[in-house]
This record gives sequence, C-alpha cells and structure tokens, in this order.
Amino acid sequence: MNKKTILSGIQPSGILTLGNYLGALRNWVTIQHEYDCKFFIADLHSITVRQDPKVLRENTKRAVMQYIACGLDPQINTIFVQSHVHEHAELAWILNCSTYMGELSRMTQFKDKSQKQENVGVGLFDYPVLMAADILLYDSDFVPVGEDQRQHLEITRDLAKRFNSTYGEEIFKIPEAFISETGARIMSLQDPTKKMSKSDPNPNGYISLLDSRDVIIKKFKKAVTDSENIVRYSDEQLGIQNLINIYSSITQKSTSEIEREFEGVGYGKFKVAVGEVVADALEEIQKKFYELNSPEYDSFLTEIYEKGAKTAHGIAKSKLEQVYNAVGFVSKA
Ligand code: AQP
Repeated sequence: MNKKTILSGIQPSGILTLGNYLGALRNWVTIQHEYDCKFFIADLHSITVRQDPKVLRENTKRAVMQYIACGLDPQINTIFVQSHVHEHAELAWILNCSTYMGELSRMTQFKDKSQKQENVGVGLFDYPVLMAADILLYDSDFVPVGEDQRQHLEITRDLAKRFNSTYGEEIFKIPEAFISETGARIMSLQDPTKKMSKSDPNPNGYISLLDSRDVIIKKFKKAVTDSENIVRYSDEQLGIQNLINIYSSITQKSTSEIEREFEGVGYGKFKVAVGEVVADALEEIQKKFYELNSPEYDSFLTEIYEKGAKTAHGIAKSKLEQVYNAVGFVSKA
C-alpha cells in the first residue's frame, strides 16, 4: 500500500526547544510508521536571519542528533539537510517568478521577524516561497503546521495551483494541512504573548532540549505569571495558561484535572511541578543525545543525512526536471 507523504523541517537557528518538541518532533514520532516521512533540517531557511557560520554548522549536526534522540527512526524516515538538495533553492527561484510582492507582504511571520531586524533581508521576505518549494518538490500530501505556519501553507497551495493552471499540467500536488491531535503552541516563559523561540535573545524565555534539570527548574521558577495566585486556565492569565498547557501536554491530564490538582497551591509549587515533569520528559532524550554526540557516532550520523539527501535528491531532481520542461527550459543532453 502506498503511504501518503508528509514533509516537515526545523531551522537549526539554535538548539531545539520544548516548543519544537511538543509542537513538532513528538508528533512526528507518532506518525513516522504510518506515513512516508521526510524530515529535514532547514538550514537554508535559518540564514534568513544572520547566523554565525561555526554555530550554524554545529547546530545543524546537533539537530540531526536531536531528531534521533527524540525518537525518529533513521531507518524508516528520510532525514536530510536542506542545503544538500540543491533543487530546493532552484525551485524557489522558479516559484519566485510567479509570486506577487503583495501576497508575501501579508505574511505575519515576515512582519514579526522583520521588526526585529535593522536591515531586512530579501530572504526573510521570500521565506514562504522557499517553504513552498520544500513542500512541492516531494509531492507532499500533508504538512504538519502549527497556527503560525498556516498562512505559509496557504500560499504554497496558491502557488501550486497558479503554476498548474499557467502551464496546463498537474505538475504539483496540492498539499493539505496535517492537524495533529496534540501540539499545543508553547509560549515564551518570559512573555506569554509570544511563542517560545530558540532564537529568543533571553534564554529564560525558552527551554532548550539540552537544558539541565537545574536550569529547567530555575527557568520555570522565573516564568512570568500574574498576581492572582490561582492555577486557573484563563485568557486573563496567559502565563499560567501556558504552564498548564505544557503540563497537560506532557502528563496528558486535562485542564480541569490540573486545576483540581493544584487547587489552593501557590504558583511557586506549581511552577516547580511543571519544571519537574519537563525535566523528566527530557531526561531520556538528553541521555540519547549525549550518547550520539561523541566521535564514535560521527560516521553513523553522516551516513544518515547522506543517505537521506540521496533519497531526497532522487525525488527532487525528477520533479525539478518536470518543472524546467514545463516552463520551457531546454533540457541538458
Ligand atoms: N513555541 C512553539 N510551540 C509549538 N510549536 C512550535 N514550533 C516552533 N516553536 C514552537 C514548531 O516547530 C516547527 C519548526 O520550527 P522552526 O524552528 O523551523 O521555526 P520556528 O517556528 O520559527 O521556530 P523558532 O524556535 O521560533 O525558530 P526561530 O527562533 O529561528 O524563529 C514548526 O512545526 C513549528 O510549528
């Protein structure tokens, strides 16, 4: 039976966070047997914001290790580094030529991220087109998207339909959003109105997958809350709401169960309890990560992403050939 294709990636713009884990990686692990999964490390995307080359290289390799440490099986998934498959950048160029400035200007991620930059790069503006190329190269049926990425999937669908209708051929499959049952949006511990981000300049805002238990507890103790001192799931208490979401996401307890569990208990104890369950959940992942992060596993990891790139390249190459042919490029002999 042909499995449906799912594609997703994470930028190596830092060490992956609890947000990446609860919002993406953990769900990927649950679907990996059911779908033909392609998971990549989005290094081309990461340079839309300035990266230190040495750190980027390190973070890319670490991301591969973190994918595996979180439970992705390299035997059944195609795991690769985006820049190893040059067709991503090439297809992005083709799609650029039929993308309108107006539609990219409406992207909220661009608006958010460009506000944080002194000089806004064209790459940041063009980010959704590269994402469309990532998705369309592999005839992806589904793309797991959080709320923040929904707009980008919409533009991917629009670009695919536009290309198909311009060139009169069903070249691109129109992808659908993959909505997972779990996958809360995890917010910053320092500003619960913003999502938890690995590139947050304030490390207290995020939990890195590699933070030690002590650091995790300390960060939760410092989490911004309010003066109500009642553990209640309410839009008036966004900090506490975020902590309840995290606790619920890990323990699978419902919101009302959590409210009952911490009734009459001050925020101090609740914060430590959240820190403890997070530290417990990350313990196994960290153990595995540090095992992989040793020279004896170097060739094992290289083989994984090289094999992944080879598989991905085989598919991407033939899709790009179809595209080049459709737009009227002369084929190489
Ligand atoms: N806070 C979050 N809560 C839930 N899901 C999240 N994801 C990221 N942060 C959260 C999910 O992780 C996947 C890929 O993320 P990414 O790293 O490629 O891009 P991002 O969403 O821009 O993540 P960051 O950490 O905020 O990166 P920077 O700081 O570089 O911009 C997606 O599935 C996303 O939903």
